Amino acid sequence: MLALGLALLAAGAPATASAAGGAGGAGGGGGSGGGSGKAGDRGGAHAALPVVSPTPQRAERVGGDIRLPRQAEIVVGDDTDEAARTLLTRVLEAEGVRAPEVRTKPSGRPGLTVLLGNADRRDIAPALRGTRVPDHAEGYALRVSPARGHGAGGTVALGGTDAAGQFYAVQTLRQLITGQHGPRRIAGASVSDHPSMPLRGTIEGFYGPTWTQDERLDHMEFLGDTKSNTYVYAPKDDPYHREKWREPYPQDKLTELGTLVKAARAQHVRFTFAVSPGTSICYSDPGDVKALHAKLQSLYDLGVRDFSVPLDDINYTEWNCDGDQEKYGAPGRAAAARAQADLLNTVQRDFVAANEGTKPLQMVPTEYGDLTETDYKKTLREQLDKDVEVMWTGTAVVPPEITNEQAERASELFGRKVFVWDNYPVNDFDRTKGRLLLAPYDKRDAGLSEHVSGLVSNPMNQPGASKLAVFTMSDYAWNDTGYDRDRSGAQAAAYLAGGDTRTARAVATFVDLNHMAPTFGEEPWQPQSPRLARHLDGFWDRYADDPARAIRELEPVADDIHAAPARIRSGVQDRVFLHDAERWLDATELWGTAMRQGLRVLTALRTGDDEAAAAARTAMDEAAEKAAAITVDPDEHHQVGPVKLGDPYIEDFLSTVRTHQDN
Ligand code: LTM
Repeated sequence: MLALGLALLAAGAPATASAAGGAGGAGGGGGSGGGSGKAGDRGGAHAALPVVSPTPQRAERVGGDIRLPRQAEIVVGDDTDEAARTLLTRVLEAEGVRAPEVRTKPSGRPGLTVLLGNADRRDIAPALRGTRVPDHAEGYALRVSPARGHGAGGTVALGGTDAAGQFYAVQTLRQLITGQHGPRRIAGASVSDHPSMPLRGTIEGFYGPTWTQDERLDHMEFLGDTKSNTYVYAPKDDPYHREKWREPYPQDKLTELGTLVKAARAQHVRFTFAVSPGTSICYSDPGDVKALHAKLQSLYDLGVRDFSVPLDDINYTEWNCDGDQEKYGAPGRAAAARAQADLLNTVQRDFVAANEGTKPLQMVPTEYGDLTETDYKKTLREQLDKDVEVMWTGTAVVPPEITNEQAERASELFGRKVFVWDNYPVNDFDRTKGRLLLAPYDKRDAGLSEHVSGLVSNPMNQPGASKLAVFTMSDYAWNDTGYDRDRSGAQAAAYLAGGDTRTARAVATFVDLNHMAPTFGEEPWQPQSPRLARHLDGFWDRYADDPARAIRELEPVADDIHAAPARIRSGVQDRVFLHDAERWLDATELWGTAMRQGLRVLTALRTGDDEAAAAARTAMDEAAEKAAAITVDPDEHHQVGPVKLGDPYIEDFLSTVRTHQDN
């Protein structure tokens, strides 16, 4: 989904923002209005800038908004990135510009001129007017300057440090355009920006139903929107990725993969192909090494330039063939690491480095989720080619936190900065059964980017529903020191809501009901329904003191829950999200009904109207029963069973209502 022309949130952003605070303002709600940081200065030289996500390293207001005219021209050079130009055209057209003219020199006519190319280009460098060009890959500088006089238009300089930087400059410009319900304006901004993490995005690395081709295509646009540059294709249940790794993909699958590779490139996303031979490989067999190279080559031929060989979730204390015993000795951790290093070094040297345009090989070690020194890690550290990227999931596989110290320790253990595979919001393990995990990213240290080479999310089997959490992870990966989880969560809701404030609020209600993030242990690392819990906490004490007031205060909460699904269904345009969330939305509406009826039971009991209480009780129980009977779609997920949300708060509330009535 390209959320075109979306200045998602405008309120509260400081006129100047740098790395720590970012260009963001207070979260909450969507809205497409222009900067409204200072009363009476809407879009003026002191107004807040629209919030941009991911949070730029530095953004400041340098003048008032300029009006976006109907006429615009895009000035390009040989250096202009095609994907950036295509996106810019789409952005301008979506904002009402009629067929922007693409030229190599400005025409001199009034209107808007957008200069797009490398930051050091002869026309772009002066138009940046001192906006600092970052000394970073994928960075960019952006400057909005009004036309002389009072007419609409002016000049926007979009200068990248490379092609990706140009693309990201356009993604930022998209969010600086406001006024979707009236004349469009471009905020008078100067932005100097670059990503904190070199590698950012997602790894489709879960168990269970894989994403469909359409879902993956949609996901590539989403990654582009969120300035992510990496998608690792590693679905455990694609047989050709794991069990049948030796076999070539059938032609129809290859064609699909080729389409994906192109779609990724159009979003500056590196499609990273992973093949996992560990369940059956014979490391010492040249035939197996050849088969692995052939598999990788078939993807190289489609245009893939990034490769990964994950060796997670395999038995590394037994060999798959006698030859390995002969070559590497008795099975064990050190022997496994020797064999793996041999294989990966060969792939890196003879395949990756020998082919043009490739980036270093990535791998997932078999010990990926702890910080214990072992013979395995020691051997890998000593023998694995230093160019190979090593992934690490944080501690305990689904980590309750990731600290700078932990990342530093992981780097020591593996002899290089690790590439974080964060198992969030993945929902393929037992404790996630029946759940969507929607909470904003949290509990990862600011400054982590100094200690790791990148961060990817392992998302849910439901790619649309994953967008809420992944949006916030991308924000963090772009600028971890400027990350604010509440602001980011609000931005994610607004993104999905297409900037509509009421829809964003409904999304936030839905997120709260699906907020819990389990670990492999007893304790979740993100709590369930913190907002609802606050409302229900102490409700019965308040009810004992002043029942009418307690009921009155809880009614809007139940109303919001009940109304959220309808609002989301009408306000969210993202079909993939709506499809994924369907059963949880159905359940939300029913649990909301049950809560409202529960409050009616209490009201009727207060006034001694037993008949009304009984009727409300029946309606409450019916709604609760229907909600509890909604199950996960087996086509979407391997863990079937009832969908869960707002637990245990809603059911506890209803059961206490019953107790009150029955006593
Ligand atoms: O995390 C890794 C490296 N491997 C697997 C994933 O495939 C799986 O999705 C997650 C969550 O269950 N856990 C793993 O161990």
